[in-house]
Amino acid sequence: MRAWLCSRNAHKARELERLLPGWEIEPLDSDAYPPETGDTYYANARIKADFGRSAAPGEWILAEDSGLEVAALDGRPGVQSARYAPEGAPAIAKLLGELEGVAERGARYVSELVCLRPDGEEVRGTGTLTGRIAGEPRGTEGFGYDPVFVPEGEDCTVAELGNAWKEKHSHRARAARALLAALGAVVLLAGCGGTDRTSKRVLRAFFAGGPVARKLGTRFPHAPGTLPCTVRDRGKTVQATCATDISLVKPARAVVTLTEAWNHGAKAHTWFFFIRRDGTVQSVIQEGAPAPQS
Ligand code: ITT
Repeated sequence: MRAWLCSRNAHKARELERLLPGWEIEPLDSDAYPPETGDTYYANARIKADFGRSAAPGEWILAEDSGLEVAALDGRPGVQSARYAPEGAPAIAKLLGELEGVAERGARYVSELVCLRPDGEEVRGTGTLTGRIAGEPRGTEGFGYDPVFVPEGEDCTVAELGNAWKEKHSHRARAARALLAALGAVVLLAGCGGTDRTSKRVLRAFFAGGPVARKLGTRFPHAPGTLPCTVRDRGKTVQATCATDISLVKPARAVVTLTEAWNHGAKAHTWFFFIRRDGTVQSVIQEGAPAPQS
């Protein structure tokens, strides 16, 4: 899957490419981004996403806004993190200066990811990482405030823990997992399915076993099977076939395959998901032509 990332921060593109397996992240570099005037991370992410939508209509759009909130500074720099001081050493020096002699060093990173699907629907994912601000910078990996951010339960800074650690635990990693889970739900809910009763029971039991049930719950309309349905393809209503196949590979993990075939000349559009019982989606792989609007 290819998505435009509305960001001028090369670190974000590299991190997100690792965090969204199977996605091809294309940074949208432009000098015409509107100013980030929102009061929240979401508002700023949406400003960037809307700009991306106008530059690349009909494509998958991703935007992220993040920041560092320090308790002793009443949550500053927060949404202003990128504008607090030039990124890297100057921002770190300013932060350590403000915290000189301050014993309370609690802080957290926040990441808000916004994804606009080609049909314009918005899907969001939020992630946080709590920790504290170190007395002096340590480590060389990561970026921004990483040399002075020590995650809860660790003695090392994020810059010392490194990019492999960030891939699993960072605020952005958590936001990316939440986004994938939400996208999985949206895509699944957008399809249609059969009526096989046993499979329906198995599915309900699986989804009722974890928080994903709150999202899908009894509204979950899918069941393994094949059904004829109609979809909109380039303005025309066409007859299609949707096949949903869901298998439990392990008690705690399901594989969902959703195939929509609407054009016999094209390869069917297929999504594969690995959904864990806790609602996180391990991977999403898409094959074939892009889906028409359903
Ligand atoms: P775009 O707006 O172009 O995406 P940006 O760097 O300006 O890039 P933000 O407006 O979201 O991004 O600002 C986020 C700031 O918060 C960033 O400049 C860093 O100073 C800090 N930050 C966010 N995530 C971080 C991380 O993983 N490690 C260290 N600092 C981070």
